[in-house]
Amino acid sequence: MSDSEEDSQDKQLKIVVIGDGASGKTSLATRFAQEAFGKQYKQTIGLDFFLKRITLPGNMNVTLQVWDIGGQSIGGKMLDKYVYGAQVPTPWGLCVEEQLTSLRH
Ligand SMILES: Nc1nc2c(ncn2[C@@H]2O[C@H](COP(=O)(O)OP(=O)(O)O)[C@@H](O)[C@H]2O)c(=O)[nH]1
Ligand SMILES: [Mg+2]
Repeated sequence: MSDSEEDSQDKQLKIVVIGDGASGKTSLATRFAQEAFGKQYKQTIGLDFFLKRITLPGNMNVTLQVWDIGGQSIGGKMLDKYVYGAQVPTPWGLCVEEQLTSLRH
């Protein structure tokens, strides 16, 4: 079986990372998908996109799409379109109250 055939059998999961600017969304996504961490801050304009293939117990392959949304998109018209179809919308800073406050507005 070729790689592309194997890929087509992967279950795809969409994860959307949402939160204020400079709260660490891109760092989290980069660390997760590329196992890298950058100390320099570079604002995400619009959207960044990462893919990571993982194997779950039972040899089930899953391709995770991580959508890293620029902080300025919160409250913007595109947000609902970005979040559409996500299995895992992650309000980044779930445990950080001020981030949740921003998301509520
Ligand atoms: N010390 C520390 N710095 C972090 C952490 N996460 C992100 N940063 C830094 O915070 C800044 C903003 O991070 P970034 O991921 O670009 O934020 P984003 O705007 O939410 O995507 C960058 O300079 C990162 O290096 C963390 O867990 N610890
Ligand atoms: Mg960013």
